[in-house]
Amino acid sequence: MQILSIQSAVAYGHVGNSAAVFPLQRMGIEVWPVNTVEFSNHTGYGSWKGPVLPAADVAAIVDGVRERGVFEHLDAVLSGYQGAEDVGAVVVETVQAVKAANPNAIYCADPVMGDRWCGFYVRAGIPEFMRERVLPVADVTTPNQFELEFLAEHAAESLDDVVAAAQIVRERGPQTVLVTSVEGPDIAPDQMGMLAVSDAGAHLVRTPKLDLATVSGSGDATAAVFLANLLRHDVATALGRTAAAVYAILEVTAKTGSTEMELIAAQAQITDPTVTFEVTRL
Ligand code: PXL
Repeated sequence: MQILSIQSAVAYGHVGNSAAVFPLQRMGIEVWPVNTVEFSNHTGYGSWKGPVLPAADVAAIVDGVRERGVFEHLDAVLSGYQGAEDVGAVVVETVQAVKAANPNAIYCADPVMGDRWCGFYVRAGIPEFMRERVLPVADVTTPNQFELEFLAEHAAESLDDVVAAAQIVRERGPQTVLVTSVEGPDIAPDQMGMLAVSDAGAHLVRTPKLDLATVSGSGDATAAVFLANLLRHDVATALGRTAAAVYAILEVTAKTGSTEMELIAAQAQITDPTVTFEVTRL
């Protein structure tokens, strides 16, 4: 298995490719990471150093990878946080080129743009770009509940509405929609929901809520682990394995009190989580 992963990277901590590459490798998948930024740390710390790569540089790196004959052999492309629209355009062009070389390759777009408690945190124009340009070429997308509402232009409080919104997103492109961090009247206050809506219907997992407000990157790791599981399993199985792996990583993180995900300490949990959660069909 081989995945081309176009995302931000940090020296310290785990967001973007720095949250996605190790879990994918730990699952036995080759990853060719293309970094869109090289930051010291994630922006949630309030200060960081390092460059944003110009879109032309990202395109050049992708093109060099293409020249190695990689595109024909890719199983998937993964993208996350897009710093600017022109880098987003490079991602979309890359997906089109990969699919032309290998029609079986799938594209998983994590539409990183915001969250319920903080609103949008990406540059103006990125949310619309995700909805209008990225969704139509995506096979899989992994919005949180806030991002789902924007992509679907549909409020999603109840589970019925989350499923309805995911169906609207599916009509716009991706066959499979993973909705993360679901809260609302149908989820107990001490729990979080993760839903997968696909040709196989809607499936739900509920996990205990952990107190981890300051840890970034869990969405990035979730998208990577879900994509890897989806390459190997049916959607319901992929959902259950992903929820368990991410919960287990975050449980270790909560125990140590680290501000960064304990991906290395919890690495065995990525492939063989010691927790299991029931997957229910809605
Ligand atoms: O987790 C999303 C993310 C990705 N990349 C960078 C970030 C963040 C969140 O803070 O700073 C560089």
